[in-house]
Amino acid sequence: MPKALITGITGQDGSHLAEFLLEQGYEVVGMVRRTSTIRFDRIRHFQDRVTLVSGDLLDEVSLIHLLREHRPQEVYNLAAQSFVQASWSQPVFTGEVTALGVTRILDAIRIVDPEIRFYQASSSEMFGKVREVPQTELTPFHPRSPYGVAKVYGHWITINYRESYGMYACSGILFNHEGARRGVEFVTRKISDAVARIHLGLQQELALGNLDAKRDWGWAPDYVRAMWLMLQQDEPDDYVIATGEAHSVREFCQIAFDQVGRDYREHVVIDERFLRPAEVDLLIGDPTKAREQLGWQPTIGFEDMVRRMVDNDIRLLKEEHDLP
Ligand code: NAP
Ligand code: G4F
Repeated sequence: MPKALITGITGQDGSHLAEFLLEQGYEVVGMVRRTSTIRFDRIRHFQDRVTLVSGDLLDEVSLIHLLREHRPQEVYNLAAQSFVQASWSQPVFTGEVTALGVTRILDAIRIVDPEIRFYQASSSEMFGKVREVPQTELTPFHPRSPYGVAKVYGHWITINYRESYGMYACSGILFNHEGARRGVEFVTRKISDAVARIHLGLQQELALGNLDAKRDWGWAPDYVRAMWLMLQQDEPDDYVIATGEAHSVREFCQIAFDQVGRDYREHVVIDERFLRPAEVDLLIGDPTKAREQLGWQPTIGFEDMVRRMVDNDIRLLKEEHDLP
């Protein structure tokens, strides 16, 4: 039975990837960091089928110990300070986890077992102020946030360890991907959760920042499949994973409110606190390489995704508030 280690298993992608790998017959080890309150909401339903181990990307010894003890063949590094807005208020912390954390885990792999196959969660945020449309694996980077800068470091150190030490290390440049397990601080889930609350009479207004920003939004379960495919190839490489379509935050609002028969203009207000010091206006990826070499393609379209997210949040809130 193949064994995989996932850092960030308690996050959106980590929880989907763990389920996917279990379905493929893997033994899954998930690294969790110590917190005073345990939040395993996303993994509770399969927690008894994975091994959870303590470790932190800030602590190299913890990484070496858990690799020595569990000896995985594949490592998926999904842990990060992943919220772009927070990276301006915590730039050094973001760099420690999201940038240097990648070197720590690569070094731990090199020390314990350099044959381990490694996946790094790179991001379309690296393209930032985009140099071309759509963005490919060869588009130059111009990150616009401390988070984006940290991800560029993580991307290049992964390539550097591949070239320096011959490691099987891949970087997936994933565009935004969403779903029922997305954190509520990210704009898509913030909107779907608010629409559900407004529909159920639990909230009146939704405060947002830039409605004109455009993103290439995909469905998270599709994207974890791409991570696994990257580690099953003969040679390690880097791939853009995207839908190839961009939509604005405003379009997301229109569809989400339409799902409950409302007009977003009657509920959305602009709040400057949600504007960013430097914005990424447009991201749109070209997934041709992933389609041709990995056989990967998305299964869920934008409108379907928005409507599913709203329906899911209505269901969750009804359960939470005991509503009919
Ligand atoms: P997420 O929901 O925010 O999950 C982040 C995970 O990292 C959580 O499990 C978190 O643990 C863990 N973590 C944070 N700091 C850590 C540390 N110092 N040591 C160990 N674990 C730590 O993020 P996601 O949306 O699943 O994204 C997964 C990865 O893909 C991230 O690297 C993100 O930057 C990248 N990415 C995401 C997208 C996207 O659209 N979702 C697109 C491109 C790239 P706690 O639960 O304890 O907080
Ligand atoms: O949902 P967001 O916070 O995601 P963002 O910044 O694109 O980052 C996500 O995707 C990246 C991939 O490109 C990942 F690497 C990263 O880890 C994360 O998963 O914001 C999306 C857009 C931005 O342009 C933002 O300015 O929505 C705009 N927005 C407008 N109002 C808002 C809001 N974003 C948030 N979070 N909250 C708002 O009220």
